[in-house]
Amino acid sequence: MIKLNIPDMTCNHCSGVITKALNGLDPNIKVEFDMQKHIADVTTNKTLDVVLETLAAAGYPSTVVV
Ligand SMILES: [Cu+2]
Repeated sequence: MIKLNIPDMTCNHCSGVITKALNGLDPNIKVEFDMQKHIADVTTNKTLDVVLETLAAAGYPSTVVV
């Protein structure tokens, strides 16, 4: 599981865009959102780099929460 901080994610519209983009990357991806903290927990067999690229391309630059 990858824990991501997505600062520009603020509402259900944002999470919808993000979910759609990530589903395009990996149809089996699992994403859980903590909207208040701007956190998304992502489970996928894709690499971190590809996930970050996909989110940035969708307009939601993200960083990994350590
Ligand atoms: Cu939004």
